[in-house]
Amino acid sequence: ATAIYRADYEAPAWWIDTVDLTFDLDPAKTRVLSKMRVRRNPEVPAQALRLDGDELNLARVMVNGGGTSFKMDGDQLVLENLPEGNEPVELEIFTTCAPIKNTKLMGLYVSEDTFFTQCEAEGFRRITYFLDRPDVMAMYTVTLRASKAQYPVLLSNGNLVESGDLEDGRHFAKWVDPHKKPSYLFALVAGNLVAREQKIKSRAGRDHLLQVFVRPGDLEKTEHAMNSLMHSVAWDEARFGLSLDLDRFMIVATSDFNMGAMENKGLNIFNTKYVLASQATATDTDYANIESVVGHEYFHNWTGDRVTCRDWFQLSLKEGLTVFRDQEFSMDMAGTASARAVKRIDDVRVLRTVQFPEDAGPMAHPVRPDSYIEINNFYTVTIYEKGAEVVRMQHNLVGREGFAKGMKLYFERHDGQAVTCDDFSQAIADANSGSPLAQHLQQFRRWYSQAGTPVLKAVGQYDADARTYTLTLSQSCAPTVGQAEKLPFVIPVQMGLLTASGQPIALQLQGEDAAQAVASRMLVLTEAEQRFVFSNVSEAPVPSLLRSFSAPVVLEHEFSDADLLTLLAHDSDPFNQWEASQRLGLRYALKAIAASGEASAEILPADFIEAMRRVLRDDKLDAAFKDLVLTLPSESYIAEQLAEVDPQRVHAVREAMILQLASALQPEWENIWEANRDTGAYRPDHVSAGRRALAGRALSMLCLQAARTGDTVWPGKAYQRCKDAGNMTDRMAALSALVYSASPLAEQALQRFHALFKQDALVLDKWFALQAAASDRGGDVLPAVKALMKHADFQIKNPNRARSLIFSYCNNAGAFHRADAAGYVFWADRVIEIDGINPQVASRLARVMDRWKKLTEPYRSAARQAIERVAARPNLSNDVREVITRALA
Ligand code: HT7
Ligand code: ZN
Repeated sequence: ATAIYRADYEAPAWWIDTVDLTFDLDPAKTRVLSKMRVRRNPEVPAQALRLDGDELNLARVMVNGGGTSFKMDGDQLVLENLPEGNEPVELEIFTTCAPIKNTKLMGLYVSEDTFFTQCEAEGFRRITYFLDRPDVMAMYTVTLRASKAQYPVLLSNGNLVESGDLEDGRHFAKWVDPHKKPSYLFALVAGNLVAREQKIKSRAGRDHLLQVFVRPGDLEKTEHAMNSLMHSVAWDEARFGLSLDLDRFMIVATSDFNMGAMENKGLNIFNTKYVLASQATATDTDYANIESVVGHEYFHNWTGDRVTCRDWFQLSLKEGLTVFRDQEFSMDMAGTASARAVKRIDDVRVLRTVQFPEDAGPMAHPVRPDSYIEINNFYTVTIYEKGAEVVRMQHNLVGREGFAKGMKLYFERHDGQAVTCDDFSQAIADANSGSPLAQHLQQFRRWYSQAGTPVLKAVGQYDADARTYTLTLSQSCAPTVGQAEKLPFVIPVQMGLLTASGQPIALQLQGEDAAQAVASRMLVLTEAEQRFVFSNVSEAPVPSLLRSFSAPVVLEHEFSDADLLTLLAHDSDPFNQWEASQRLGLRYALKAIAASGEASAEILPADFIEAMRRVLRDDKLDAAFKDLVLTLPSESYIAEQLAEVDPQRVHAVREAMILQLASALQPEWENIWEANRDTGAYRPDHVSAGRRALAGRALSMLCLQAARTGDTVWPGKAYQRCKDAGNMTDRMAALSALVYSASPLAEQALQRFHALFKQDALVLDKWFALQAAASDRGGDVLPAVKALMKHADFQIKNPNRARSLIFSYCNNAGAFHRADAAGYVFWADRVIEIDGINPQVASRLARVMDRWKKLTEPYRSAARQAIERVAARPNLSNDVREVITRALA
């Protein structure tokens, strides 16, 4: 496989204006007739028409109603003798494909007797020959024909214009999409489905029909998805003035899906995980994820569908922006300032535990990559989450109103076009002349072109005589693959200063008027090093830097423990309050990891424990916020701070810290449990979800402590809770408390749980995942996982099920990194096995080993051996080959 380079982009030599597709749907042999009107692009030298295809059977090609010569060049169908000149040409191509054999779940496939498509990024070429690239936008008409009894519902993008019966028990439906679109947004669905329907009127007074299609029996689990969709429509109108541009907007759920969901124009296809919810089967996290994913796909209708990407290197144009929009949506829906902060903390945790390692590892790439071998490998946390942070910084540099103005200009300029990340920033800057973004636009663009996480170093110096505080900010960024030298970034640093007792200090930069002083402000770092001098500072301050995580950087500052305790107790910025707790936790973890001998039971000092006690007792703090403060930095985040990682040591130290919190705060955990165990009638709102989360943590802590003391009361309570909980959040929390503490009651509870939910695929996924993520006692998790692979309910072909068991195990550091290398052998075997079924899923699993070079011996050599064994396989997919080659480089 060869790499594709961004610098090689050329406009298409042909355009496709219209496409008329007719499908005769049959699982074994689906016939596809494609009639296209194509024309030469006059701006490009005349060339043959090269259409992409993949695993298709070509039956016939006709040009302007007659036969034509053609040739095949690899997978491409090449038409060299098309009429010259700029007149449109009518092209007719007849192909067949075999959806039932499609285990890659790209193109047209069958899941549970229903036809689905997945075309992003390059799946349309598995349906018919086409210019399968996002900058070729066409008008689509689609006719579906199929057995009426087996496939009573026939859906495609746009509006249903005709339907009726055919001979032999077949029927048809004709759909016309009123908007032109790239092929990756095409979709069809055919099967036995039912829909929850909702009519709405937009602010603009237009009527729309919203539909959520699921399998019969699942209808009562669609209420939350429908509510989320209605909220999304209203939010996009209110916040950005963007209205739904279709009469009908459909969501369809499938249990076989490679990712979360897909924003096909007017016909979104979703993983069931992000649609189906009832209080009996879904947790609060599931409810929140559904709201966020429904929002995300809906927001793509403008940021992705109306304005799309010129090429796949620009993927973050739509993904980073749409993640930013769904994050803002979730924050606005959550309501209170504290709830917004909790959402921000959750998002930053993902960024730091998953994206930062990616940015420092073999798959590091800029938000706008320069090359790729397999585009499916670039649907990454860098494109999505870091991309969203880059959009957020632009938002912060121009302000909320300025950003809305920029978005307006972006749509005025580019509606109906396929554009670049540069076009986006240009619009935001042009709408905000004079803003720091406009002033530094060229430099700001380095966030798109340079990979790696910048380190922001802050040094403060207080001059008591002059009453000044000098803050020196400097930045650096380590080399990444292919980028040895980095130029300075534009870094917005939101900050404040506190007195030692936690009072805010008014911020007056030297030369500024005292009247302009504020308690929080944004500094913009553009140089490698810059000094900011604050006047009228009455005492040596505690700096609160990078408030709300105003830039995706690693902040280095020599905070004393006392500084951090002050920030934790008093900072007006809840993000930095939480951040202080994490810095302290990390500090103690790193110290204990570096110490020699067994991990001590007393890692956390008394003042930290007391600070945690105060947090748990504080009536003014939200339960969800308390829960986050009491969550120690993850093992992968701790590991990232180390030059060489002994994963068992990291695991043991973190476990010891958790045990210490369990034991030292036992009375508080008991009070928390009592105060929060009953949240009344179930509602997945922020406040009650936070209380359930905190109660769940308390129960887990109490069971851990019980396991140590031999107490049977708390495991008994957890077992009872597993039996009689009124919602899945409480039930799962109790079950995982038993499993995590290795209670003798865990096995029985797991069996009961299985018996109760064996008909529900999404709940069974939780059941598998919980066991694969269990604490390892003497190497018992791997044999348990192997036994579960033989369970009647395990199917490796189903991505959700494979992720729930295999991925969960491989991400369970304490159980996976074994001195006997058995975890790595298991990983290699599964990557190879899954690659033969579904390369996209396999390459995600392959990435578990991204950071193997940081491992200490004996893990490092064993990991290398396992990776080399995968690399030695002759028939690896491009997907896995790219990941493995980079890992070994
Ligand atoms: N834009 C969607 C990406 C996606 C996808 C990509 C590759 C293979 C399968 C896929 N399913 C969905 C999802 C999104 O970001 O909204
Ligand atoms: Zn997306």
